[in-house]
Amino acid sequence: MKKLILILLPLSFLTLACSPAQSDTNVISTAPTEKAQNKQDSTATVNLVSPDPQTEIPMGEAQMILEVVDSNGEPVKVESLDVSAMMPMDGMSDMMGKVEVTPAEEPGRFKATTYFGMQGTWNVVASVKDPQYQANQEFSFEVK
Ligand SMILES: [Cu+2]
Repeated sequence: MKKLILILLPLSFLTLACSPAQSDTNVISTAPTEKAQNKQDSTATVNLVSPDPQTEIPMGEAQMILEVVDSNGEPVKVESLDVSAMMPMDGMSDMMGKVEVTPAEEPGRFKATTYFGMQGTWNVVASVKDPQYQANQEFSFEVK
């Protein structure tokens, strides 16, 4: 029985490693993506409404207001916004901050609450998750 498991385990790793490389599935999966990109107004931008990144951001809890706008600068209501906060650390893996995102009252706006637990540069990345709009924006904050 033990021998059987030892043989099966490496085999299953092999199948996992091989499956993404299959060319047939790649061809099929690119077709819908091309169609989606042909839709008009698919590119959006995420703007930071507050806080002003030039001002001093104190260590601790921080609230950001982010706004998604289309190519004409008009706010767009998107399905959701993914926000991550991380601090690159020398000789260590990045420090991640937990971010809680909630839709704000105004269309296209989101409230993102995080905790800057250390002084220094924090990078915040906001990604739009929506079937029509795509946007990925990075902001950096100097936390004092
Ligand atoms: Cu740190």
